[in-house]
Amino acid sequence: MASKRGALIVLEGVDRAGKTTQCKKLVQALQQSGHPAETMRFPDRSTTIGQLISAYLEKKSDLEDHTVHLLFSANRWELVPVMKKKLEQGITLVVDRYAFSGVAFTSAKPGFCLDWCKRPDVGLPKPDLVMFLQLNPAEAALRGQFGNERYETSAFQKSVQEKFEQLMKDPSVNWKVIDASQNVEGVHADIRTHSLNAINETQNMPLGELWK
Ligand code: 2DT
Repeated sequence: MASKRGALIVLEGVDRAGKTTQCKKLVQALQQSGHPAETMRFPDRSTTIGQLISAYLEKKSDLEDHTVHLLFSANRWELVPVMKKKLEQGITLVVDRYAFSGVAFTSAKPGFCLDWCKRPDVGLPKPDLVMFLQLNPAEAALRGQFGNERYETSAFQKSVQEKFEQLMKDPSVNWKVIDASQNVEGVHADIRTHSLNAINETQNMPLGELWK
């Protein structure tokens, strides 16, 4: 029998929901329980495309809205060979944001529909599990101020949240909503349980294609 593949696990959520902290904690916990695991994040700002995106997010450059959407997608596609290789090697990937952020953020801009936004990401490796860290704006506000990057305003984040809610109605994606208002350990326990289930359930199944 072919060796077992790793699971593709994605964390999504609005600003300050704790995605990055939880990704790190999950990878540590998986490694400690004998499951090889690594984190990844999108955008990956280290590539040439990632550097264009980073300058845009830091407001050091302006890019036309469709153009930057396609760059975010291209940044995922350029990492697909690496992702597939790791998954085949049995490494579980814990990914901080993916195509769902891509669609939610662009479609929150005027003049964009969900369908157009999804197109460039159709066929990407399909996550075995997508956890949405749910946090209401009042609780997010208690966690401190917004940063200075593009998109970090409460009005924009509210429309992003609405777009995520539309995306979560799609039953072809294995969404789990996590209550991110719990303390860090409580959130981690929920995430770990869902992740271990996903790893066990998908290890002998082929990787799917997103939105296809
Ligand atoms: P962080 O690096 O702090 O997560 O912020 N975004 C992200 C998009 O607009 N499209 C995408 O495809 C992705 C992955 C979300 C990155 C910012 O970029 C936004 C916040």
